Amino acid sequence: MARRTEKSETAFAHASKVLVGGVNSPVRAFAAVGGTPPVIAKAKGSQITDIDGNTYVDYVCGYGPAILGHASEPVVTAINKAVRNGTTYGAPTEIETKLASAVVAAIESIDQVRFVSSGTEAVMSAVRLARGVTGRDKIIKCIGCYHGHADSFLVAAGSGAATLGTPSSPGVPAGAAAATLLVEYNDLAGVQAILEENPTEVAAVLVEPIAGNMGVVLPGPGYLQGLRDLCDTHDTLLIFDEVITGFRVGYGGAQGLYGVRPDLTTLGKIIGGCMPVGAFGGRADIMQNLAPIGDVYQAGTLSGNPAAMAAGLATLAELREEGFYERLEAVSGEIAAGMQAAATDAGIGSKVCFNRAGAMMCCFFTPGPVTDFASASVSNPKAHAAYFHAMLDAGVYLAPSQFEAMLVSAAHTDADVEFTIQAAGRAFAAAAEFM
Ligand code: HOZ
Repeated sequence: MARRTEKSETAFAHASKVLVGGVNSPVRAFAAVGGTPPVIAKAKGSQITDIDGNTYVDYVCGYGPAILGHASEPVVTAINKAVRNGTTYGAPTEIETKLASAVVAAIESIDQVRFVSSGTEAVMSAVRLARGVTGRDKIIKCIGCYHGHADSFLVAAGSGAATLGTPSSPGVPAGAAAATLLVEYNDLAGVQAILEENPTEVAAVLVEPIAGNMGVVLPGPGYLQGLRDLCDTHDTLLIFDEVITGFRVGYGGAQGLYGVRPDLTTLGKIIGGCMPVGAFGGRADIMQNLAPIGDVYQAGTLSGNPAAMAAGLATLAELREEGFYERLEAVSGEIAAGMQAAATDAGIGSKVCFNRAGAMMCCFFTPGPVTDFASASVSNPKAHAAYFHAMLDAGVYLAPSQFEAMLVSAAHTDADVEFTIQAAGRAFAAAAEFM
């Protein structure tokens, strides 16, 4: 049955009069793929439903937080219980200490944590802390990595910024951009060269340990350890942005997977159980420089919000269940293998490149290998748009961007996997027309 779109089109036209571009975050618009986004009414488990009544198997997962699927019962129960006691106090609570303790127990490099309300805030604050502690202004950032939309990071940024062709935004002061030194992902020699050219000037190397905002790009062998070693040599702090990878690729994050210990880590998404949240944490001797103990100022009215803390705590409890990540890995592996086979059946198996790290993956419409933004950005946009729309029409909801990850949740069933692979067969056939 053809997908109905009338109600979404009307609602989106109305939205576009009062919301800029009809959205509250640019990547949600269909700018790169064309068409009108479905306007969502509700979601449950692996399924998301629009206001026309179309239901899709969802691989956006709220751009990361919905690792348990949507409206997971333990999370809904925890939020309900929390909000009955009031939704914000502007004062300490026990539940924020419980979630902080869970984060500290999960991630070895984190001794202390501070909660904020978004990933952007987390990275912005971690970098301020790094600058404050080191007395240095410059940071090194990888081209195509996305660390939220604070000024210093909107330089050669991935995610929605790259999708819209504005990786470096107007409005960012030249001074803020000048302090951000750029290097391709996976280019250790490039990092070394920058550190040597800027002795005692670089506060931090900021990196997504698995890049998830230029599609999915994995760190090459020795890359993360190499960054650690370079940072040690140059007295520079290493910051892992694990807003996407934290609690997604394993309970200990990407740093647990690769066995590399950053000085500071940023988190978000999953730790708020689909409520607005962010966090940064790390070595106690660094974190102790934050106000009110130290001089580096950082604050937030809704930070440690009890409903978000409750949702995060309930989510982390589910993730600790025996076999959780093994099951997630098995389902993710089946999806990736099935989709790769579908691409081969459509005659484009050697013309596409699948990258996957656990429950985050993506298909690039280029033979690859895709190891950095330069190799990601040559993905064929017409083939991607054809694939995206064929998946949507078939009932599979993907992010409307080549540079976002396809994310799997614990709620995805065997039937979802089968349905997705079938849909991919048609989608790759549509993409093949452009390759
Ligand atoms: N970190 C998300 C992108 N991978 C943010 C989504 C958004 O910009 O709305």
